[in-house]
Amino acid sequence: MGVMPARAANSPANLYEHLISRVAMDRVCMETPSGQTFSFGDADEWSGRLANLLILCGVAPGDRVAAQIEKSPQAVFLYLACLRAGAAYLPLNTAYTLEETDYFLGDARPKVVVCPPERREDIAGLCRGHDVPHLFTLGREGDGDLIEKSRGMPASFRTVQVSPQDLAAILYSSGTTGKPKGAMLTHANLLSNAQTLVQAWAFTRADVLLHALPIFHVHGLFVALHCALMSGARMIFLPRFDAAQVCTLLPRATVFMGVPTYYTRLLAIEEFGRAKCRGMRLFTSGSAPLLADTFEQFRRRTGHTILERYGLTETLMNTSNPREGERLAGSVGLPLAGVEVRIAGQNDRPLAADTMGEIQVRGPNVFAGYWHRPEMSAAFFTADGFFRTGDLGRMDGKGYAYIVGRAKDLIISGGYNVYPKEVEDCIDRLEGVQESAVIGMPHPDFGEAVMAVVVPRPGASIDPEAIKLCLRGRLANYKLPKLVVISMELPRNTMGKVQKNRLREVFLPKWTEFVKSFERVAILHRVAPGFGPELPS
Ligand code: MLC
Repeated sequence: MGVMPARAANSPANLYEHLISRVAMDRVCMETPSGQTFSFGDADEWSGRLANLLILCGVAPGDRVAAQIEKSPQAVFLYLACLRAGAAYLPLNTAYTLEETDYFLGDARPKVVVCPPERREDIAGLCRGHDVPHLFTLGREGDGDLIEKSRGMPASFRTVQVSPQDLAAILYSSGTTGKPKGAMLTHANLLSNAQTLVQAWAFTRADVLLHALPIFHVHGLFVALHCALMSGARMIFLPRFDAAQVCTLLPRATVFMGVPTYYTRLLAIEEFGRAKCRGMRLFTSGSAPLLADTFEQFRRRTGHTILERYGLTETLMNTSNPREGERLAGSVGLPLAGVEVRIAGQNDRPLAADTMGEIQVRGPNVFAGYWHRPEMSAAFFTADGFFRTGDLGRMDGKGYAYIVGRAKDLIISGGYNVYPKEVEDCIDRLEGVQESAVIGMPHPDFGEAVMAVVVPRPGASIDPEAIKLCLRGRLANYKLPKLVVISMELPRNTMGKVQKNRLREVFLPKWTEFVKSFERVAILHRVAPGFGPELPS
């Protein structure tokens, strides 16, 4: 791989200056499926107006601006405005319930919150509770008072000078214990990773990125958006992933990025194949393991080899299969330029090739710690400055990395992380519940999906459907168990720890029956019987 691009001495530290000001302002940067286009000049002017509005609200460098909004070009302008104003952008998944959102606002104490118009009343209540002084609305069509109020603001804005270590964004990431923590990402983190990816994946202004990912997580917001903006490429900006729409628009694109679910859904479309991909030069996959089956099928159907890469909220991207050179199924590739990746054993000692251990990462991409949790942050770093990912992996003799197991118990469903402990805590608080165990089960559409095994209190009777209903208002929809089963006890080892592997074995037949009843899953299996886990017929 190439060398890490260094920041020239006089190069501005504010990421914004690297994303927008590099190309002719009349070039199109985003187009929507309805044919609306926005140029780089539009992005500059709208982010200028919004930055002026933020300053009017008293936003000072380092202040948080929380955005729980649907994907739209205007949402991108808001993100850019935060960079320009020196604020920390805090994106929140729109699937979060009020209870979850309340926690994030209480923890991050933003100065400004932006939410969809239809959620205004509810979010206003939370803002009052946390003394958030400013609340605006932004809808999926660019409607709402945020754009209305910024319309009258000057379009020109002098982008705030920052130092490379200044905060650019906070993204919350859960852990196996405790509440979600805000990962602090600096301008230098985002800039170095964007430059590295543009180079590694050879982005140029001739590219057209079909952008289908949500923009409240690292994958859609940083990996996809930054590569396109920084290289002056055009984006076809979809509000959400819709396999049929992606299939229709692919012939106009050159690059596509997705989670594995996007690829399995595309493969389930009969007319998806070489003709649709004729102009494409790169498909990348991340956020969840890409099954070798999907990798092979995709290659057979399209002639393209999906490039898998590995990253985390805390570190952005760490490894990538090569653009030129062998892309290996099941491997997340080689360390990116400037990023050190090692497999460590006891006492953080590096292990030999092909030995399994913890994946640890050091480099300019690694975050600055968790928001107002310095002691906890320190515990995640080794004495020599490597970040402990908690993921288990190995590296072969050529330096290709393989993820063998994710951080303890983590379930990755359709590219979203679900921590069993969070779901278990929620179930255990319900009436009549003695205890519960939440496990990830193989799922042909989402890769893995959530299942809960619930033990009732003596004498209590529990309805699994009632449990699902109770959880709905409390947990984001992708965390909800797809199946709840009742059991009189949980298998435990001699130490008293619940044996989740045993639970997976015991309930596999029941789960398989359940999964087969889904129409979408049935379609996936009919069209491509090799998908994902074997479903007994
Ligand atoms: C939606 N549903 C899910 C789900 N997404 N269930 C489990 N897992 C998911 N990921 C459920 C909803 O609760 C709902 O259930 C039903 O599916 C339909 O909802 P939907 O919103 O219409 O679903 P759909 O649009 O089909 O969304 C599925 C998806 C989406 C795969 C397209 O989840 C997605 O875009 N995922 C990408 C995630 C992502 O960007 N991750 C990046 C993280 S960054 P019900 O019961 O209400 O009907 C990261 C770092 C890195 O990890 O390295 O990249």
